[in-house]
Amino acid sequence: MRQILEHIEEPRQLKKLSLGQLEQLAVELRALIIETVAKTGGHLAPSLGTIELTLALYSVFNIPEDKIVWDVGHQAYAHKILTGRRERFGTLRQKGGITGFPKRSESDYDVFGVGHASTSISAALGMAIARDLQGGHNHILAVLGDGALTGGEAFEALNHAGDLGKNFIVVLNDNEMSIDHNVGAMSEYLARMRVAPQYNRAKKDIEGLLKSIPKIGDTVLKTAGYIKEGVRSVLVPGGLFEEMGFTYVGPLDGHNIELLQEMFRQVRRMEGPILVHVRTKKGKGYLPAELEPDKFHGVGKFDAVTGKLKKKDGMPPSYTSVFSSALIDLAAKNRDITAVTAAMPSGTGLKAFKEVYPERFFDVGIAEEHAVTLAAGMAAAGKRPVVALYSTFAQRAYDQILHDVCLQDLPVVLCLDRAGLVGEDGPTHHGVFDLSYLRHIPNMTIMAPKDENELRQMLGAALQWKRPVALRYPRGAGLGVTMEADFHDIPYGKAEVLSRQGKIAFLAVGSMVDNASKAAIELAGEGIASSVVNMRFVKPLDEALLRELAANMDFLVSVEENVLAGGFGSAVAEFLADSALSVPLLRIGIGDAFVEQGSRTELWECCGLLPEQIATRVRLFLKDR
Ligand SMILES: Cc1ncc(C[n+]2csc(CCOP(=O)(O)OP(=O)(O)O)c2C)c(N)n1
Repeated sequence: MRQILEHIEEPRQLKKLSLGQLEQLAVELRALIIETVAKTGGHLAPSLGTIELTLALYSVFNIPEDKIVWDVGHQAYAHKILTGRRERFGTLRQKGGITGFPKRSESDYDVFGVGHASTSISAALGMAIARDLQGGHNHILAVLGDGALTGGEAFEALNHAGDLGKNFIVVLNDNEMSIDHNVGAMSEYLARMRVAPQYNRAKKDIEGLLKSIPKIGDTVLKTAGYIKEGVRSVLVPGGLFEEMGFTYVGPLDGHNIELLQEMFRQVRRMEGPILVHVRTKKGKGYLPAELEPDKFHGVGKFDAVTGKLKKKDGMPPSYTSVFSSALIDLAAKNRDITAVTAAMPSGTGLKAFKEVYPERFFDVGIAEEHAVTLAAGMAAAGKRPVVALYSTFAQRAYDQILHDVCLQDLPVVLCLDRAGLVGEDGPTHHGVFDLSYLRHIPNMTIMAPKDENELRQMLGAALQWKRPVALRYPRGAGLGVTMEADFHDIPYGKAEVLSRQGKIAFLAVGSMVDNASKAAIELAGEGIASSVVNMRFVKPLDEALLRELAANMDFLVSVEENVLAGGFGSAVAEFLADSALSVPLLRIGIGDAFVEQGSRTELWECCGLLPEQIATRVRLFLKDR
């Protein structure tokens, strides 16, 4: 029964609810989120942790005039449900359904599109500047987690906001967790504040408090500024934020709606940049998620009663787990190997490496730029760092890859997991740009394995070569091929010809080698013979092979799970044009549009990457000639 929730169509209705009704609404929201995510998968634990915070914010501030920017947006399911999407919530993350993150085109209440971490303070500050230029008076808030606060952009924005002094509120949702346990000195600092007594007062109150201490207080206030500052940072948790120009409020119990409402009412009346520190529990109210918040951060389908994940049995190992064990094996032989992750030890498989080689493992927080330059530093000092990032998040580190790694030709191995279409997380998370943003960087080598065994072998080879290497591989299970325990050579820059027949050649990269092979089999059934090449290297291209194929084939078909613009097919086209080779080339890949959410297979279909669609393109090409 959702007696209250059923009647909520917009957040302003919350203002009329009593505390008891809001608490009941929290129960109803929790039940709906658990029931839905059990069926769709999604970001359960973060969203369960912010229900009371959302209710307090939306019952105090005037939404939509006041604007709230959610960082990452994976904790915003209550926001979605309360802002007119209750009925459609069951379609969460499905193709054509509502998205897993706030998205401007989906709702006017989604004031800023998110998905990558640590952007909320910048975006909200931009809105506060625009408001002031336009003479507005509404409130602007950013809500970010302690994990997101490990990202450099969050600090850049805090630094700027503290200096500008604009009316502007940052809510720090501190649950001690990133996806895994949060890391870093800031996280330690927040932990110290958590054990500090609840203070809940703004700067002026502190002065009042000091004055009320007979003699001593007054003296302290009159003494030189630095002493006053010193006393303040001892007495007031959050002194660091105060030093940066923010008024610090907290730490507050983020599940106590009444307390939060009271504080937000006060905060609404305060001037300047304010940071409200709330403590929440990730997974709050659902025991399996409270006990294992990392597992329930982003979760697949599960049994809502037991919390047991609905995993398909008998699946081949994932690319992530193959990478993980290969690196552990290689590190046993080479003591110089180190591993770096940016807040994704579980997601990238490096958690297992950490257990075996804790002193050679580094989780830098959500700081992809730092991760890459840190690795460049290690490489410059003789280590063999492997940086494991998701392809989409490596976009953050473009300049570091170019300027710090490749320009100096340093032997850093970048392992780009979730390359290609990732599925339900949608356009913010697809890893379909890496071939394009890496290919034009001098000194870079780019490889993509056709299956999980080749990933193992490529990692071994990459660590033999003393140069920058990017290795990209997809999300999910491998193909179930036999794994070779021993490592063997991958000839540098050489493609692998898988089959040689007919006058058509498929030039395929990574995940698309299997799809192209299946397309070739389908065409063979109709009497159209074709050759299939596993390119292995997007850079350098196997130019000798391309020349030979150009001379002997009627046409070439490039297939890649990357945007066509600047990707592998473009590389082949450039080579053919520059070498005055005039064989026709059909490029198959992702067009010039952001790809929405859906299962990986549904998205392959949207982009024309299924084997039968590849075969159809070839048929049409033959017909049109
Ligand atoms: C640039 C970037 N790197 C990595 C991620 C993956 N990621 C999504 S949520 C998250 C942890 C966020 O922690 P926090 O901000 O504390 O929010 P919580 O989930 O704890 O509520 C990470 C690392 C991301 N979204 N963006």
